[in-house]
Amino acid sequence: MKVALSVAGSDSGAAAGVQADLKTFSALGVYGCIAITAITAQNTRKVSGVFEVPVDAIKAQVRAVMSDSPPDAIKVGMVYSIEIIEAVTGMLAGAKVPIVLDPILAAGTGYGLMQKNALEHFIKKVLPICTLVTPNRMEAEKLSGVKIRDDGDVIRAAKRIRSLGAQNVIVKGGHAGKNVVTDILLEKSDKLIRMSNPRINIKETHGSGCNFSAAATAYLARGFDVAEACDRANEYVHNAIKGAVTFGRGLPVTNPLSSIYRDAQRYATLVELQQAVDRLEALQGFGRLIPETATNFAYAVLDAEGPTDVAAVRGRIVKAGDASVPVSRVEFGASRHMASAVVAFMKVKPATRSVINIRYESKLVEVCRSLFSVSSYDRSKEPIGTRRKEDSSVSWGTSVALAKNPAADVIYHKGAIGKEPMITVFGKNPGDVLLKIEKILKAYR
Ligand code: PXL
Repeated sequence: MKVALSVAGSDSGAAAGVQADLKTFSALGVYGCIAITAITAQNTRKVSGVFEVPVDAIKAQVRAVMSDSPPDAIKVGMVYSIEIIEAVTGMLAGAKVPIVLDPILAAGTGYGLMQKNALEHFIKKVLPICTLVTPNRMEAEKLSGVKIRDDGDVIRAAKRIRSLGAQNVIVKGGHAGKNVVTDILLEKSDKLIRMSNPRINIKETHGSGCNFSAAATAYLARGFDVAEACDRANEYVHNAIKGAVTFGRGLPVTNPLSSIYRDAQRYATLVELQQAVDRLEALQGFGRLIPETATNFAYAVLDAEGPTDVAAVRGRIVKAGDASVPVSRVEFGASRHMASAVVAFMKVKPATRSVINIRYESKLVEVCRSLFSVSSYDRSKEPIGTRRKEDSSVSWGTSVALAKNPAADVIYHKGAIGKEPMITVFGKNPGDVLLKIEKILKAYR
């Protein structure tokens, strides 16, 4: 496994600093080591204190890592004072691996994270040992002395920073206030590369700068070139911002692991549903419960908001004699109907994430009543506004039925003109729903 070392400050809120770096390294499959240069006391609202780590302790940490698991890339973050800059550059000067510098001058909340008298020393000593520097616009202005108003200024600033010794410079566009965020990379070869991403509609987040520089470090450790590492780091930060979490009273915090959690959960959801669909196919007698318009079996991810968060069988499950057969495989977004039903149900009971629809018959409703808690709705009572859209009908009806009986796990309606009557059976997961179907079949025989 590749190793990355972060030489940076600690953030008690774990949004930035070495905590953000470790999350990022881990998320990108790189083993992360750290050397803490300063301890900050902070939360999502503000930094309330900075405590320097003694230089001997900083050096000892770097030495301990370097002598045992020499990193494949190094990131330098917060270096608070002239003494710390001296210690860090002294330790890293001879390093043969890429060094990424995140030039931390102040926290987003304004608190100084580098002493004012250290900036000149920082520029003189740290920039020349870096493979890549990752300033935002404000930092680029401070490092270069160029006032940035437009892209031309960004390029001038990047050129100036390169002339101060950094090999590659990427000036991030997150603070430029446009709909598209454009980062500008000036490469060692003088080549300019623009990297654009749509702006995410979120006020401001804490952690994105550290996530970006740590991600670039991880990709360099994994062997990508500077442009590719920046491009991938960009995509990674975009997702981390999209998945930002609000847990404190201040800024939302980027969540580097959100896309991993999301993908893992979606994969598990598909597998679990597919297994249940396979078992349903083997269930003799289920064909008798399939309605004219066929059946679908759906399973939503946690916090599902719409059809794309709900897996179901593409093309539905159809009658095959006494049994059933799925027309195609399970995938997300395959059923708007069943997705609307389960998403509406989850608004009341978030843990009930699976649903199947079966044929309406008064005898089947009686069977369900003998086994489960049942509720219903009347489609003819539906307000005109939602009636035109089938999905909102299902969603409206499910909410109405649950309001009548919050304990219901079976909901039916008797149809309307052009609408087939239907019974929907809900459960925590597909296995739970399948068990209910087995019970219904047993009692129905
Ligand atoms: O986001 C910059 C940053 C870096 N490192 C540490 C920080 C901050 C911002 O608060 O606290 C330790």
